[in-house]
Amino acid sequence: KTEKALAAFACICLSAVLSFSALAAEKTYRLTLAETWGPNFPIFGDATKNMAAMAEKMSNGRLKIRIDSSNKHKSPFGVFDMVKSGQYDMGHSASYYWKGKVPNTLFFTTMPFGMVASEQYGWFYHGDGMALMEEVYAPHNLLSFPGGNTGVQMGGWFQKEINSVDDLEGLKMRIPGFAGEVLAELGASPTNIAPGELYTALERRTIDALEWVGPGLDLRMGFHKIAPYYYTGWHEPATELQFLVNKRTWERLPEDLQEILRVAMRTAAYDMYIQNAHASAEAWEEMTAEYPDIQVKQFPDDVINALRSANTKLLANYADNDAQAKKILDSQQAYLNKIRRWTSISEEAYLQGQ
Ligand code: PYR
Repeated sequence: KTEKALAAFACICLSAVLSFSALAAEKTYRLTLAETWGPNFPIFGDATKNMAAMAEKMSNGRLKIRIDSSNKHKSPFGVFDMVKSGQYDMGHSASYYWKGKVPNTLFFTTMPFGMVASEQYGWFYHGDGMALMEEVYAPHNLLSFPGGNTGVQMGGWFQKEINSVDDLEGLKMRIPGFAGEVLAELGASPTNIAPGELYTALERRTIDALEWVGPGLDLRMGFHKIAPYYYTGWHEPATELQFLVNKRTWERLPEDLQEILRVAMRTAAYDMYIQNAHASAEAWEEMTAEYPDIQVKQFPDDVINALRSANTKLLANYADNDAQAKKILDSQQAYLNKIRRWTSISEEAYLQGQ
C-alpha cells in the first residue's frame, strides 16, 4: 500500500516538474531596449531591429524585444543610467559616451591611432577585451557586448581648413571619446552632441566642426550642405557600438535565451559592420558624382604628428593615474603590437600591391 502511495506521489512530483519546465519553455520574455538613435535611424538603428528580430525568431517567439528610440525616451545619453536602474532591460549606444560617469568605459569603443576593426574584434573575442569590459561594467549592474562596428571613420566636417597645429587652437568641435581629450590637449574645445542635434549645431555655428561617422551616414545627415571640408580620419579607426543589458534581466533569462540573445547581438554587430562598409562605398560614389564641391582633405603631417604625441602623453597619464586603466591600456597595446605585425604583412602589403 505504502509502495503504491509512494509511486503515485513520485508520479505527481514528476509531472509537476515536467509541466513547470514546459511552462518555462513556453513563457514569453518581453524586454525593452532604449537606443541613443532617433526613430528609423539608418545602419545603427538597423542593428537593433535586426538583433530583436533574430532573437524573436531563434527563440520561436519566447524572446520579444521592444525598441524605444530617442524620440520616445527623450534621453539619447541617458541610456547607461536607464539600463543600470532597470527602467530599460537593454540599451544600444556607444561605450565612450559614458566617460564622464565611469572614465574607464572610454576604452571600449575605439582609440585614436589604435586597432582597426579586424584587430579590435580579435582583442574583444579572443584576447582580454570582453573580460576587461565585464570588469568595468559589472559594478554598475550592467553587461556590455559589441554592438556594431563602423570601421575607420572620417575625420569630420570643417568650416575652415586645418593647415597647422595653430588652427586647432580654440576650435569648437563635436568629437566624443579619447580623441576629444587629445584635441583638448592641443587647445581645441571638444564637446559631445547627440546625433539629432548635430546638423543644427554646425549650421548655427555653435560648433566649427564635427565628426560623425563616414559617408554612409554623414551624407544622409546633410553635413555637406553646411561645411566644405571633409577630412580623413585619425581618431576612430574601429568604432564599436555597444549593447547594454541589465544584469538582473540577464540573470532572469533561462540559459538558452541568454545564448540566443548573445548570438543575436554578435550577429547583428557583425552585420552592421558589413552594412556600413557597403553603405559607405555607395555613398562615396554618390558623393563624388553629385557633390564634386566637397573638398576631401588629409590633415598635414605636422598636425598628425602633434595629435599622435598628445595621444601618447595622455595614454601615459591615464595609465599612471588608474590601475584599471593601465591594465586595459597595456592589454590593448600588447594586442595591437602583436596583431599589427600580421595586418602589415597581410592586408597592408596586399593593398600596397606587394
Ligand atoms: C559618434 O558618436 O561619433 C559615433 O561614431 C558613434
